[in-house]
Amino acid sequence: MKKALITAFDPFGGETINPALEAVMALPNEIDGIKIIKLELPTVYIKSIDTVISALESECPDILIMVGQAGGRPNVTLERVAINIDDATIPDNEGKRHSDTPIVEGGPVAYFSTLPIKDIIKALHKNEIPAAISDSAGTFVCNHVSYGALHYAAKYLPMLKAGFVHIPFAPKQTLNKPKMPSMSKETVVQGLEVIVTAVVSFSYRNPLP
Ligand code: PCA
Repeated sequence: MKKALITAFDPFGGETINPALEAVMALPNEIDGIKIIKLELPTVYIKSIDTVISALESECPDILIMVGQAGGRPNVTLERVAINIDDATIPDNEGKRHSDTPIVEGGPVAYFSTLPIKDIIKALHKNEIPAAISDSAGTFVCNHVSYGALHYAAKYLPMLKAGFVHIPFAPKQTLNKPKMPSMSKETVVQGLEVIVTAVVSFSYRNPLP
């Protein structure tokens, strides 16, 4: 049975929940014949990568989908790329502020997601879930963990399908944020299920000749 490791972060930036964590924890343990392993990550630069790498080593998944909150975005976004820089105005959950700091000293400038992002968008749209490709995962912990995992995979796990997905605020986070877009947990959960199914169909069921 193929395995998908799906990660999400704890709350950060003054929020009391992280909608990515709520949605990931609500996923079933199996989707379309794929075993789902759920993992909470700390919103902490170094620890987040260490936590993902330990799970990659112990679980040996075929698929890694990392999920994070991108407050202000109206849709599910499939990140195309992770870049080799930390640069954020807010601190991580251990109070560390990184400014113009390379994630891997001397590492490649960027890594592309190895998920079939265009096919995933088609599948999400077919299910009427608002979704788009994003060309920047920002320069905070989400981009950091995405770069760290893709860097590790490029070196040690060339067959792993891995990438990052950002999701909007949950409605309950926007009660005092006028005009802020949000997405229900049910829609995000459904979206993640569609993403897993799409990765499997396009990566494993329809191999290129
Ligand atoms: N979103 C943040 C970090 C944790 C999360 O869920 C980000 O986009 O970097």
